[in-house]
Amino acid sequence: MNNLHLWGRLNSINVQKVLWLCEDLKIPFDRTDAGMQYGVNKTEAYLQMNPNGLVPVINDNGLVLWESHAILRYLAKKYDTTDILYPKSALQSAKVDQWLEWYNTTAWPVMRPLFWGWIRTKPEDRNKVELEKIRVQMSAALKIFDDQLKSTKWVTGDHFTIADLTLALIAFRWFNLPIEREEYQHLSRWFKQVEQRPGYIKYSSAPLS
Ligand SMILES: N[C@@H](CCC(=O)N[C@@H](CS)C(=O)NCC(=O)O)C(=O)O
Repeated sequence: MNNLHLWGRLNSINVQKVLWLCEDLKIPFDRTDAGMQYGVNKTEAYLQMNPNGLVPVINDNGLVLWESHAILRYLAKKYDTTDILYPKSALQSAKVDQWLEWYNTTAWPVMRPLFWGWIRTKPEDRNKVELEKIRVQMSAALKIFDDQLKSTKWVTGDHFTIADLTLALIAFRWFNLPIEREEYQHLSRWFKQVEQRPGYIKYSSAPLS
């Protein structure tokens, strides 16, 4: 049994963040499927760990933690000996935090209904007019991201950080939904780099479900 245990199903975007980081940092872990068809996340025992009843949750040597970005920050601080994925200095982590916040406040609230509408809604129940409005909003958000990538290799500079990791999961959904896409050349160039990451290859590139 490894010291780190993760609860969460493989097709959850928030669980994929943790899986990807563990793979890139070669952190050994055990995992229990939880959420949607697996249940588990509404049991009394699970709610004791995470009263929100959501995945992911980790238990690392007795530290129980939920909220995917808090988990990423914790694992990177503890296990990334290069201090690059989430730098400890305030100056260097400020931009990583900025883009992690942007993910939560701007990008995911738009990608979530677009993803659910196309992937987890029966074709006969889809509201195509509404989905097109959301697609346009998503494209506008990605234009902001594309503009940033004009001047930097990765979103915060020369190195891949946990901000790139989270945004790559949104970009993967954008590139794999059956939708029209504006040409964002910097986003496309950045995504080719993302596709080389071991965690992306192993855990984040499966067909959307
Ligand atoms: N802000 C939370 C959101 C967690 C969340 O919404 N998880 C979803 C899966 S992506 C969930 O647990 N859904 C219920 C389920 O899978 O049964 C985080 O970043 O961890």
